[in-house]
Amino acid sequence: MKRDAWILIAWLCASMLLAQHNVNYDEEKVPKYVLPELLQLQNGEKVTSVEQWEKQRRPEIMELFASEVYGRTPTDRIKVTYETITENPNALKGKATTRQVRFTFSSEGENGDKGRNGSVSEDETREAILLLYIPNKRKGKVPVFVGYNYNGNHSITHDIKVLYPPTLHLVEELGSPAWERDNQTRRWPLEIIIDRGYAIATMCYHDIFPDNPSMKERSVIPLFTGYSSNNRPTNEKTGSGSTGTTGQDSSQSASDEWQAIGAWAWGSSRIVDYLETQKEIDSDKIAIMGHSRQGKAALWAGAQDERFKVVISNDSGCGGAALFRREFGETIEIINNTFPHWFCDNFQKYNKREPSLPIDQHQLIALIAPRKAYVASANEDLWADPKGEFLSAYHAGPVYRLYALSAIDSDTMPKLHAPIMEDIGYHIRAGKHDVTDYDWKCYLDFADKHFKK
Ligand code: GTR
Repeated sequence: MKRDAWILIAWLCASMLLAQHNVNYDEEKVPKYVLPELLQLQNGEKVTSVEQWEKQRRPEIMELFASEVYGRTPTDRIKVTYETITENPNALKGKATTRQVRFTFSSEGENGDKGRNGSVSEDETREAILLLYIPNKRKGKVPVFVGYNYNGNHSITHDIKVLYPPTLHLVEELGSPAWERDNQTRRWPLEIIIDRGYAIATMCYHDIFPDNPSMKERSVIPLFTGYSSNNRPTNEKTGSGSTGTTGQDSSQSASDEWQAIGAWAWGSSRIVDYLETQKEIDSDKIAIMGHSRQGKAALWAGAQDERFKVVISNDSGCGGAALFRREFGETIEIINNTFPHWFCDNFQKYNKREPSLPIDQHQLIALIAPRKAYVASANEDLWADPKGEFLSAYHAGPVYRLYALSAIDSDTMPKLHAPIMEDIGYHIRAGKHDVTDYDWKCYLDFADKHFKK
């Protein structure tokens, strides 16, 4: 193994050990907290109509998540091309058609204008491979679940024609378990999903941002205008300029520059762009499902992109569905130290200062309204704070009610395996941090209900 990789592993282990040391798992020790108001403008005025929510309060909250937590998603569009590499009409014993599609992202602007440095070099492209499963038994267009996989498309299937991700070598030593075919099939019950009439669009998340603090340069982020450039203005909001912790060379990144979670969210919207071109897919029925760090990215994608009609967070924990202010399990300080490449630099300001954060995660879920949101927990996954995940789904309710939609009625957690399926859904199942067939069954039921299948 390369020396750098060992150093990184040692550093990750050390920071996780240090982190585990002070973790609170005692409900009695949860600090008393007051959640930031959902339906009150920054000027103190109450929000009483959908119009006020959409025109005033929602943009205020969006702005805070972008500037303080996940970083700003660039508004410029880069060029993306798609190439179908394989098509197999006989996948899953004839139940599905699969397509593998190469996405090429280029720093060239959408209309062919020059990239971030004023010149386009061959290096400034990134590749990702989408794996699409479409049920063969269908009447008309089908709904679809979009979701990243962790170890590569090859990891979710036995099919030897499914390719390895172009980026896996950047984060996983050759020969490590991630390279084994079908090592994550258990998390992707393809036949169950296909039998229920849904398509699946999945991609390895490393293709968008290889998940390692040193890999920002190899992510899609440098393809955008303004990346780490000195002519980018310092942050007007904080007036602090940049912290430079994730910058390169002498240039520094702005403290609200997007990082990995922002990039993953952006990438899932590019999957939607592609799906909208596919005749078999019903682009009014697109669900996104993300587990853990991808649950965080799914919620942020769902908040930003209204084409996601159902947004599902599976065990997403800190920085996902869990309320920061409970400081139960993983905290802001721990996550920032362990994964310095996930959130924007401004988020570091809230290490050990949860009460000073101007937002909390119930507001992230509220940004999804009136589209449908579902949060799931596992009872042994205390690191992700199941109660905090439940409570943020509960506290998002007032915005759903503003739309005359249904929400979670009680702040008492439901029993195990007793899913709530209102316009906001929630379940807690027995077991560990994972994605199980039970979780998928609930997501399919929730999607059926809202897609009126
Ligand atoms: C953990 C991290 C969590 C969660 C998880 C995962 O190590 O602390 O926030 O994201 O990884 O993605 O599996």
